[in-house]
Amino acid sequence: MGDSWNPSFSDSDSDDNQIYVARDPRKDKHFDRKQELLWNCKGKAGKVGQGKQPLVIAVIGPPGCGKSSFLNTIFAAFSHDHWSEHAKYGEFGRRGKQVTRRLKSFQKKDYYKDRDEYLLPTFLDMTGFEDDDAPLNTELLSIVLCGKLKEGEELHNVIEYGQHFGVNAVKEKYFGGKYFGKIPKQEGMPNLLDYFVIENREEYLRVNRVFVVCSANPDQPLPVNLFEAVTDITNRERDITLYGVLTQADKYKSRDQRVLKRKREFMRALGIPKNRFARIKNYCPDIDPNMTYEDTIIPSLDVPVLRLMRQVLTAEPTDQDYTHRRTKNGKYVPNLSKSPVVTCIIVFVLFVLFVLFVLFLFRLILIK
Ligand SMILES: Nc1nc2c(ncn2[C@@H]2O[C@H](COP(=O)(O)OP(=O)(O)O)[C@@H](O)[C@H]2O)c(=O)[nH]1
Ligand SMILES: [Mg+2]
Repeated sequence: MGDSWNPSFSDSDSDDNQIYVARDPRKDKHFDRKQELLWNCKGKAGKVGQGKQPLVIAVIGPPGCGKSSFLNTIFAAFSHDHWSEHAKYGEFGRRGKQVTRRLKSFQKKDYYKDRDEYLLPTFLDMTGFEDDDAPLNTELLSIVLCGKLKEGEELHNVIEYGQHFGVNAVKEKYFGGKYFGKIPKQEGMPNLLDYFVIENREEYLRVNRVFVVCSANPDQPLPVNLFEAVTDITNRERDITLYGVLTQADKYKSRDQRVLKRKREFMRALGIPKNRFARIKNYCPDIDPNMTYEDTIIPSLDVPVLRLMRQVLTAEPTDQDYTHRRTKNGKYVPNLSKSPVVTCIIVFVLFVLFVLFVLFLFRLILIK
């Protein structure tokens, strides 16, 4: 889908001090641009029945950086009527306090009202994966991103297991390998039998893209350990692509040299190019103290988010589709899962035709 937009203002003029909140969003000068980007996004996402799966996008970042608000902003950007609180925001607890690790997933049906067939992504709000490069944290992240957790399986069980038996045991349990160590039965430890499972686990919800979110506040240190853990995983799992998002563009302007420096450092630490980065303003009371957006949308906030989403939804060579599938050792091979059946049917039909033909010949000979 082409990008026919002729800008009379910049998509990234998100540094305007004043956000225009119109009761009727159609009067907003960004409205048409929003519609166009939305259309582009849907086109890239594709429809049910095209052999594709919706993308799975994880959102990670330090507590309070605006992850949940960012998700709500994406959902508002996808919507036509108003902002809603789908992901609970402002729940990050007191600074310095350990936050429990939690995962919350949002499928299209949870955040999108229109009844259309577009394959909008599933999002994963990852809470509490703080700035920690301890090997167990990295392993936990990798388990989540590689989709090794079953639906409803608790993260704290993995942590407890790791604390009891060590990181290698966790690795082997979730990624396969040989673990023959004798494990003493522990009170309150669930699924003990599972601990002897040594084959590679199935993937339940493999993540395709990761949004690393951070505040643009130059006074906050960048969570370099978290970056390292995430980039470690994405360097290994080549089909997971990283994107960087700096929030609070309303407070921290790009004309501030320190903000610009932070942006450069952020992008360098994640090793991402410009097209995989966005500075955004989230829907939040700072933007509109009256929270008019409970009844409307703010296209100027949606546009930068939709531009990023359009990039995110653009298919990559490693995306799982009907032509390729990922093997257990991470390679992509042509997806022949249905072909053997088709091949068998064709061979069978040919065989039957051949037998009929031979019988026919026999009959001819006998008649003669
Ligand atoms: N001014 C401003 N505040 C924001 C922005 N994004 C989030 N916030 C505020 O930051 C606080 C934490 O946001 P939240 O989404 O809960 O962060 P999380 O812990 O990463 O999920 C909330 O009070 C939000 O209103 C933004 O872009 N601009
Ligand atoms: Mg949150």
